[in-house]
Amino acid sequence: MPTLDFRSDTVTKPTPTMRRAMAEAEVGDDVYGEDPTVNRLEALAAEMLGFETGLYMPSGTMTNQVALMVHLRRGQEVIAPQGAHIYEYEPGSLAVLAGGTIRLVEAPYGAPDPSAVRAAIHHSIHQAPTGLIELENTHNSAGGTVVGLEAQAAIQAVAREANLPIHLDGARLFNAATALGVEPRAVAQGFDTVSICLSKGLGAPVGSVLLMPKALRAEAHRYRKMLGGGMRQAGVLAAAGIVALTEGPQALARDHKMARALAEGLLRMRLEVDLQAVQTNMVYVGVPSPANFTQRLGELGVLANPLGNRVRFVTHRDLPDDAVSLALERIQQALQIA
Ligand code: TLP
Repeated sequence: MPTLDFRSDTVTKPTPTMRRAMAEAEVGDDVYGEDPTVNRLEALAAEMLGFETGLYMPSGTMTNQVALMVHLRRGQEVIAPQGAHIYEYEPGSLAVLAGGTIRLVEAPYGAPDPSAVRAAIHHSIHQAPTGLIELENTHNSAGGTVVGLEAQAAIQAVAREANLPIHLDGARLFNAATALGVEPRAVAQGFDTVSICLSKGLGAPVGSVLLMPKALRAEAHRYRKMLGGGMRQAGVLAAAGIVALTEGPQALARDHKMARALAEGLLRMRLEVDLQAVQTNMVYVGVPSPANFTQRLGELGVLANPLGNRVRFVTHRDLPDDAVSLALERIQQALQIA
């Protein structure tokens, strides 16, 4: 019985093409900017997303945190959508690293109302000054939901009006672009900085890129070094990242179809799923006891993550074509044991 791993799209293994590219990668010391493969990856990412420059880092957490460090001064506040990864899953990093605080605004399906963002901006001496606005696309905890381009543009206009920078956590930006049927650069447009992950649906074993204007690069580079993210001959990893960027996006439509099929099957079992939130490669299911449920399911060979009062299933390229039908059978079994 093959185990079906729906815990995250981070669990994918490098493809044979990636392994070959890694083995053959030309390398140098990236802390000196001398790794030709890292340089090629950064240039490719910048070109694809319409930015002047990119900086390769080990993780999405680090690209987000370096962006926060670049934009915020100590004691400043970032306005972010409810459930933002930088708040929920980057464990206190904002407070420790950038010395910042956060104000979450209500964000149905990941998209805050621009007027709520405007209202959350602080002007008073008695409050932490707002230093940054942040969005997440797709929005993980809202369901892997897509923030539309118009909604993004309206919030970017609020940021501009208030003279504030705006950062996008685009860990799954390519999923958003696929769902919207637009080029990735359209999703990245209008932000001061964007972080993208190569190691989620795109399939690389490691790595994220922070996209930014050239003027911010020296500072971001210094913070990356400060955090221990100077990886020396990182070209062996970046080579897989180049394959992820060039070949990964095409595979995402399949992931989205699988998630939809899974959600529909779960609904047929009368489980609690908000189909409107199933827009990309995630399905969140409400069950009475998520930890017990995922444990029983694990024993039947289906792995999923309990997150709060829900269970999250994520589809990805390493799941076989019959993964959804097999998973639905095993979920039915797990419910019967309950
Ligand atoms: N998210 C992980 C967990 O931390 C929840 C996952 O399995 O989804 N931004 C977003 C929107 C993310 O979902 C993640 C990873 C990150 C940033 C951080 O990326 P890494 O794990 O590379 O630090």
